Amino acid sequence: MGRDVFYITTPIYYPNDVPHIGHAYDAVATDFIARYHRLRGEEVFHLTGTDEHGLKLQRAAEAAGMSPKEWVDSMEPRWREVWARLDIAYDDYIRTTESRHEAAVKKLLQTVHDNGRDDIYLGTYEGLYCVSCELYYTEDELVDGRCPIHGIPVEAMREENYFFRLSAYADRLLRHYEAHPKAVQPEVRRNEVLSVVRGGLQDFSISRTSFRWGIPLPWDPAHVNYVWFDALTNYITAAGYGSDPERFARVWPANIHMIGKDILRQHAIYWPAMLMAADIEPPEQVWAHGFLTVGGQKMSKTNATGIHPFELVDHFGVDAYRYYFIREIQFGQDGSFSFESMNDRYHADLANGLGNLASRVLAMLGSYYDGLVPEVPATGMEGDLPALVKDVTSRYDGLMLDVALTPAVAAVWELVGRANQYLVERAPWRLAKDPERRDDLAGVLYAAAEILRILAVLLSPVMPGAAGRLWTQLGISEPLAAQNVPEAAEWGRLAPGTRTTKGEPLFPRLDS
Ligand code: ME8
Repeated sequence: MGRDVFYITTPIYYPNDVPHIGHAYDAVATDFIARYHRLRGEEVFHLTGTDEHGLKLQRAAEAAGMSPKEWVDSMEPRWREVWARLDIAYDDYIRTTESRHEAAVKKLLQTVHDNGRDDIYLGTYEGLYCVSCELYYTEDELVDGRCPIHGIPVEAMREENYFFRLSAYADRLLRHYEAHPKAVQPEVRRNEVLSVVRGGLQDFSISRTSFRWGIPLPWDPAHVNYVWFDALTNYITAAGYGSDPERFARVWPANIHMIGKDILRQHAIYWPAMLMAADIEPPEQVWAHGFLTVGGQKMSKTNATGIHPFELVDHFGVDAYRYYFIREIQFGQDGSFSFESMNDRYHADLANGLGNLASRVLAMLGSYYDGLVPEVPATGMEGDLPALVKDVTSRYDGLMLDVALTPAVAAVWELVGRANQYLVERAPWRLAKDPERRDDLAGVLYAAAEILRILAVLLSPVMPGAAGRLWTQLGISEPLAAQNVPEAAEWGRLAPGTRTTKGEPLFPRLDS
């Protein structure tokens, strides 16, 4: 943990275009983790934002006939509107054009510049530059002469730059990764980072004179800071670096920087080295997820595979959206999106699984008990359910702490599956016809309602809207937001006499 706070970040996004479902994949996963830690009763700081400087942004603005600032001001709300609709509950939103950020970047630059080790020096750079990555590449890193990430032509550039002496940090980085085996996850990414560092590190350029859209270097304002140094610093700006030392001491180091595998090098090599150069602790963990693909291609606006999240949310709803991407694609690996697989998951897991469970139980409570949760007679009708709840809750916790998001959600679905099967086995609709089995009926429906309560709690981080609606249908007076695990998942907390209502189906069947 950060000193006292669970601090998790998303990458900050380039607002040169509107978000697609690849960007939202990051945001949803991060929000799921952040909400889970809140559910555990932790103080959480979830940061997201936009990365607003650099040549790419300057060019997008020029193409739109605007100044860079006008352009980013017009684009940034297009990102926030998506996060609002996707129920992304960030605690702070940083824009790198804010003055708090400019101050932090200047302080970090000056600190590294003055650290007595000559870690920032002036040199000349000549190289092949990808404008989309904002990175120089060597000839052999290119694929068919093009950027290995974006597949676009690179540009030959030559300029006087300040450099950061990354090469001096290889040994310290290796010692850091050795002492902190979880500092880069998953394992495949850790191995990738170790092999890059063992292969030798080159100093990287941190300034440009060829464009003006950036933060001037405090000791040489003819240069503006190169985007990655600027962008990465956002994570400490928002934690109070240079503005609020007490808060910084409570919040930093970040627990998790959630990123895509395309920006692993910058986060797992540049960033910890930059911090070491300023005598600041590196983040605890960089977690790099895979790419979403559509028809076998990495999603992007340039190859027309960029799908805006609203195209899917309009049809499936936000909770199904969040659930689908976490559940369908093994978190950490690449995964392909298709409308068909989303439609299949929606109907199998949500409409027929959770939705059907909730509507059956609430309908029976309505028919047999006027909607009131019955008293629990001591008949043992709950069977194996309490033991399964205990087991699932504890596995879910372990998996969530390990960022194993897909198996974590699958574990909760074991409860959904078992509860539906339990209803078939106990057949409360048959018990209801036999006046001598009223106690058994009460025991079965209490257990089924209790499962719904526990599911609402456990699922609230991944599908906050649907969990909230289920909670309201259950009629529980304490707010869902006030629940904590593991206590709230203990069996038997649903109070008899609670007034439930059937309400609208959580996940109605959809026309495809
Ligand atoms: O890289 N699948 O910003 P960005 C999964 N500003 N994730 C994807 C994706 C896809 N198809 N496409 C994008 C930047 N992403 C920098 C970051 S951080 C200090 C600066 C995700 O807007 C992926 O995580 O180009 C990527 O890293 C992130 O969106 C931001 O992309």
